[in-house]
Amino acid sequence: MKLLTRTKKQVTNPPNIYKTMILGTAGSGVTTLTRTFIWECYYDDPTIEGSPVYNHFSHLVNHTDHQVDSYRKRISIDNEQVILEVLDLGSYTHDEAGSALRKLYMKDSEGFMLVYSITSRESFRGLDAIRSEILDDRNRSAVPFVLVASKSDLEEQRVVSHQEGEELALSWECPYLTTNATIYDDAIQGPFEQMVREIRKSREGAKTPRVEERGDRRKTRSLGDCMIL
Ligand SMILES: Nc1nc2c(ncn2[C@@H]2O[C@H](COP(=O)(O)OP(=O)(O)O)[C@@H](O)[C@H]2O)c(=O)[nH]1
Ligand SMILES: [Mg+2]
Repeated sequence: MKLLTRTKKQVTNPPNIYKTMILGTAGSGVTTLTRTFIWECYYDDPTIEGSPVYNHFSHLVNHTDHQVDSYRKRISIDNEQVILEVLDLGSYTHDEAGSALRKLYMKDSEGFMLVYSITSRESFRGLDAIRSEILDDRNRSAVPFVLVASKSDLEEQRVVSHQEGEELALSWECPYLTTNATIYDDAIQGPFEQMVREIRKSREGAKTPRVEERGDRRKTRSLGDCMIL
């Protein structure tokens, strides 16, 4: 008995991996937000590769082919140690080749952070097309999203109101957060934490047995994390 107890204590579950993707039209702040979160500091132009700061952190960037950057960070969210994987596919374009590649990566991701800049209406408008592409081939209610309004420090250049962001999130039934990626503080983790929570809800929803499977003949319809009977 004693031996069994000891063996049990030594076994620790590997941390849960959450595969996420961060998307937005060019210039929205996708790369900056990701790198400030991963690197735990802000560097004013993370796109300048080969700079001293970039070289310092480059081992944390896993460049795949096709200019896709992938990152992994181990963090504690709600007392659970998780490994958060973040894919940054670069600027969003509608060209067919890019789109086919994106779809492959999208299929492999569990949650999506959609970013627009409060200083660009175009970036706000662009999100609908991105979301539609993600929802292609998927059960609409089962996709975890987080909406992020970036560059909150540029209030004087704001062209998209806070209310518009809130309304969009309401229509998508997803969390809405604002960020300033030029400062590394606890707030930068907010959207990523929320992303993990949305994925958890979706996983839990997937585990809930459908009523038919429990032998009940009533029809069910899944809506986000709730079950309509
Ligand atoms: N003031 C401010 N600038 C930002 C913020 N996030 C990104 N930027 C700047 O916006 C520009 C585009 O950012 P980037 O991350 O490359 O956008 P991406 O094309 O969506 O990856 C860069 O010059 C960043 O330094 C922010 O929160 N505040
Ligand atoms: Mg980028």
